[in-house]
Amino acid sequence: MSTNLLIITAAIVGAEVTRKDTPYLPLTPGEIAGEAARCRERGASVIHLHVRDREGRPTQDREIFRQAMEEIKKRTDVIIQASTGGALGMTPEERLQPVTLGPEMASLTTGTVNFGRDVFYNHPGDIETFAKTMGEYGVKPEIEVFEAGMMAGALDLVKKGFLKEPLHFNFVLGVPGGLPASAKNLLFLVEAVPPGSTWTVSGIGRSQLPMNVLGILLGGHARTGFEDNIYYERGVPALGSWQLVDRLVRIAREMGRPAASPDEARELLGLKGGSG
Ligand code: KMH
Ligand code: ZN
Repeated sequence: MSTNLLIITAAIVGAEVTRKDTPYLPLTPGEIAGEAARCRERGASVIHLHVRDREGRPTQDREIFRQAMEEIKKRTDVIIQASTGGALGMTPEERLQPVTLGPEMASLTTGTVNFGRDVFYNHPGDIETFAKTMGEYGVKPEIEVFEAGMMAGALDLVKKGFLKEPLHFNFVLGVPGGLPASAKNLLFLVEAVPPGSTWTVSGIGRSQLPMNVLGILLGGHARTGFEDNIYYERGVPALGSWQLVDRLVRIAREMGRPAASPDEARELLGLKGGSG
């Protein structure tokens, strides 16, 4: 398999974006699955999944996750990566629920960070419980790094036996209160990635596309979608996360990084495949 393949993750829902921000945000399990399939058709191989309740509010409810995952699996073969970040203020127990459904992947934030005027709180004991539970359910963590200390947090989990290498990181740059989206910051993080581990990059708002392009250039992978940015260009809302995926695939192809299929991404990420 060619090693220049690019894993594109589509973060299609998120927890903070609302229908007031964009009318194109998918909310119900059916809408989410439709958007996941459109992103897959365009070249995404991983869906970073959040779900919403009937009122459109973020929830980590196991049953809603189960429905969304079932709908996605009916329509497409994409890798499902369930969020355990959920929304600010949720309890660790609430956040961990989707892991018990055995998705192929789940997100794992390895530290606490200011998040705008709020705090995305992750107690070391809870992080260990999340990592341990993912191990028990055979779920591959994607380590979400919002600030530099989270890198050390992840490596410490390896030392303590809660995580096994190779790891997979997502550098989320540009959250107000977290590490700003700059080339220098991305390079700093990339240099700390252990040999054999993989990484992807997400940029918030206007930094999404430049960070993605830089990630492609540096040999990493890229995450796009409404969770991080709802605009196609300044003042122009994207019609869906699929449109952002579509553009990234075109750019990446020109840069010699064709999009990986879900099965190719499974191989690159060391997933057993199939189940979740
Ligand atoms: N909604 C953010 C507070 C994750 O999915 O793991 C956290 C988040 C990270 O979205
Ligand atoms: Zn998320």
